[in-house]
Amino acid sequence: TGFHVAVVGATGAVGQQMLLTLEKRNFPIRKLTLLSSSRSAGTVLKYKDEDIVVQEAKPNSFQDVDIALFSAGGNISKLFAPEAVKRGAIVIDNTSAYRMDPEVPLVVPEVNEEDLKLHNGIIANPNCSTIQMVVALEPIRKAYGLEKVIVSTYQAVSGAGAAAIDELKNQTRAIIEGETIEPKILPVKGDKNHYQIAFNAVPQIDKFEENGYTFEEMKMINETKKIMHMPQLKVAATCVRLPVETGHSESVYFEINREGIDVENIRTLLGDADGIILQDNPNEQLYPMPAYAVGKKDVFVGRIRKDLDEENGFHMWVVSDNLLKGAAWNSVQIAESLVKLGLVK
Ligand code: 11C
Repeated sequence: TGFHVAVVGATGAVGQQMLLTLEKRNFPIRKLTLLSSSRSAGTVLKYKDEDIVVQEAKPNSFQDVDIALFSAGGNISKLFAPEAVKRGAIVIDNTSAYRMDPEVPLVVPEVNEEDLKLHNGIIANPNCSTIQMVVALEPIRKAYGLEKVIVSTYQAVSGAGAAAIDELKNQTRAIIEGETIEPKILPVKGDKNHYQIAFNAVPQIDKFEENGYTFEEMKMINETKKIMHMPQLKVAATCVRLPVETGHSESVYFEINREGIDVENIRTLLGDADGIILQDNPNEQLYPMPAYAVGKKDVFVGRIRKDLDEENGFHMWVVSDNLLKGAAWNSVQIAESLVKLGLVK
C-alpha cells in the first residue's frame, strides 16, 4: 500500500532533507525512485535503512510514479515535469520554473491549501524566504487585513546549495589561518563576480533584474501576492546573504487595515496559528535565531513591536529552517495535503 514517490535532485541539499522528511513523517510509500542529473547518478542514498541507487532522470523514469518531488534546478523541472505529468504523476516542484504560471497553484498549506484543488498536474513550492514570511503574515491578514509589507532578509548560504555551504566553511577556515581562497560560488554561481561570504554581508541573492531588484527580491514580492491572493498588496524586499549555514531570518514591517490593535493582539494571534512557534519575550531575551531553528519544521516569530509613528504599522522577526519549511517540509506537507484531500489517484 501507499504511493510510488520519485525524488528528483535527491543528492542535493534539499533532496537529502526531502528523504529525511518523508522518513520522519512516515509518508505512505510503496516504492521510492531517486533521480538526478547524469552527474550524480550512481550515488547510493539511504531511506529507512534501505540503500537506493540514484538513477539519471529520463522521461520514462516517471512511468507508474504517483507523486514526483522536484528539486534539481529549474531546467530539469522544465524538461521533466511535463513528462512526469504526461505519465500520470502529480509534480510538486521546488524550483521557480512554474511558480508564476497562472495554471499552476503556488501553495503553502497554512495559507492556501484549497488552491491544490485547481491543479493541472504541477504544483509549485514557493521560494524559501517567501514561505516563512507568508506563514507569519496570513493569520494577521485574516484577522486585521493587510495593506503593506516591507521585508529585509538575512539568508543562510544553504539556500544556494551544498557547494555554497562548502565555500563558507573553507573560506572561514582559510581566513582564520591567514590564507586567501578565491570566491567561486556566491553570491550567484552563474553571475560575473564572486565575493567573500565569510565575515561579510552580501546584498545580492540571485541575479539583478532590469528594475534594480534581484530575482530573489522579486520572487518574494510576486509570490507573496499570488499565495495570499492579494495582487493589490504593497510589498518591497531587500535580500541579503549572511555567513549562516542554515536558517533564514527576516525583519518584516507590515501595516494592517484595522485601528486599535496592539502587540498583545498580534502575539495571541500568532501564538495560536498553525505552523508558528511564538518566541517573544524581551524581558527574558526570548527571540528566534537561525542556529536554534535548524532541524525544526516550524516558523519562529518574535520581536513583535508597534511602529513608533505609524498607528497601523508593526515590526516582527521571522526565522525558519530554509531547507525544511522553506523547501523539503513544505513540499512533503503539500503531498500530505494532496492525500488528505483525495487528490492523488
Ligand atoms: C536562496 N531562496 O536562499 C534561495 C534559494 O527559488 O527555490 C531558493 C531558490 C528558489 O538562495
